[in-house]
Amino acid sequence: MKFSDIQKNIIDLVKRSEKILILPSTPVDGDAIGSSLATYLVLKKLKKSVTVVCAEDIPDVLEFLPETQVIGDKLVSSKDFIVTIDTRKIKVDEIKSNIEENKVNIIITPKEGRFTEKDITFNEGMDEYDLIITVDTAELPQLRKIYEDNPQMFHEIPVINIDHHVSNEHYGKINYVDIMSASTTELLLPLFEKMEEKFEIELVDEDVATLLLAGIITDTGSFQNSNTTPKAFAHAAQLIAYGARQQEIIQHIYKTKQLSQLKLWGRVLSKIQTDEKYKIVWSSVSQEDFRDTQSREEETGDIIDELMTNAPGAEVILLLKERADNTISGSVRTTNPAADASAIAEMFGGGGHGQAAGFRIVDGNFRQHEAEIIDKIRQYQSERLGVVEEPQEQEETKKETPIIDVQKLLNQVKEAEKAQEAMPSKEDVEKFKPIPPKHRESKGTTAGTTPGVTYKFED
Ligand SMILES: [Mn+2]
Repeated sequence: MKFSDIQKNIIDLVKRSEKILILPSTPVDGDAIGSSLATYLVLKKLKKSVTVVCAEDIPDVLEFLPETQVIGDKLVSSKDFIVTIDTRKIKVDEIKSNIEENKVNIIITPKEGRFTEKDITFNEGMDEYDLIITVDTAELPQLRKIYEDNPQMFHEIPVINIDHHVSNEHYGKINYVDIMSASTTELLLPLFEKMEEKFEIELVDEDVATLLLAGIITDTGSFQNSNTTPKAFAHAAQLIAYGARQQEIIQHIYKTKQLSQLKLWGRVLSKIQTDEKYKIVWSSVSQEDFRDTQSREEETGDIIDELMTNAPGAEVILLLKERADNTISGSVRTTNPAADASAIAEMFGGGGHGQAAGFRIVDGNFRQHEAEIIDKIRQYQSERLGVVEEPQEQEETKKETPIIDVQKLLNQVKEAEKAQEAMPSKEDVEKFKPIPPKHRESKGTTAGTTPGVTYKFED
């Protein structure tokens, strides 16, 4: 079916639906969040009742995106009665409840100011969703507990599946899947434009454009990854013309590295292993590393991409992460299109794109799995490279230029750490956090005020 027909079918189905549930995939990234919140805003403009639920927390680095506060972490049951407090203006300090003889009091203490009736709305539970939209989700188990706890829901309610992963399983009633698209948000732009025509209403405002651009920027590694197509650039340009706040995205996602993240990066570098023969570079992060560096699991997000840019001689780059829930997740990148990251991830039950993929191994011994995984990747590479058996001499010369210069990178990290430790305390840094543009004027702060935690890795 042509994409224009699929878009038309989506618009028809959206038109007929009233209560729409949007589900981003896990692990949560800029594309999953960007596409779910952009869809949320657009459907709100179409006067739909919209809910976004995600099984995992939103990484701190993405919190700056518009509307992240609407993302819930649980589906509510149809029996539940929900009291919703609008906390955009007034923040909640504490919620208490007490049960008296014939009544229940819910006591909401604000941090400052006062809540009024206008800040409170009442809702009933979930049973009446009439449409589910999944974004950036190759297969339903990626929705984790949302799917695990409610599998029947995905049979009863029509699903629109919007995605760009090669491994997409086409599980939707409508599957809007384009594997040539750099991000899911890139697919949404033409859809929203078509909706604008149909509904005769402006849908792509600055917030929507910012969310869509965030997906393109994060999924292409800021236009550095191999999935950066001419179309991705064209769509990005178009989004900036719509008012997408590109600098805000770059500032938050790429230019501000926390000290904890630098320390974590140091750990990953010190554990790097290389297999020159099969052109594999890998490293791992354990729960101990997270504890010792006081960093969180989500902070490994761009480490794999850093590894990739710094190991140009490697063909397969792997980062294994031991998660708190006793699962192991692996991120795979390949620098050579002939080495298929998605095929490698599939060997371990995962999937993804040709040059960027991931997998998750439920429960197990970290060390033992690491050895097995590397073995399998060696096998994959040996079958691929097997034909070109290189003479011994050539191998000797190759060793002089290692595929990754770990020492050099470690020195860079040390310097960056030193620079950061000389910086003001965390509280001071907190005070100087960049202020969102709309508040800048009123607070009299100049746009250039960014925390001193700016560090960029240089080659
Ligand atoms: Mn994506």
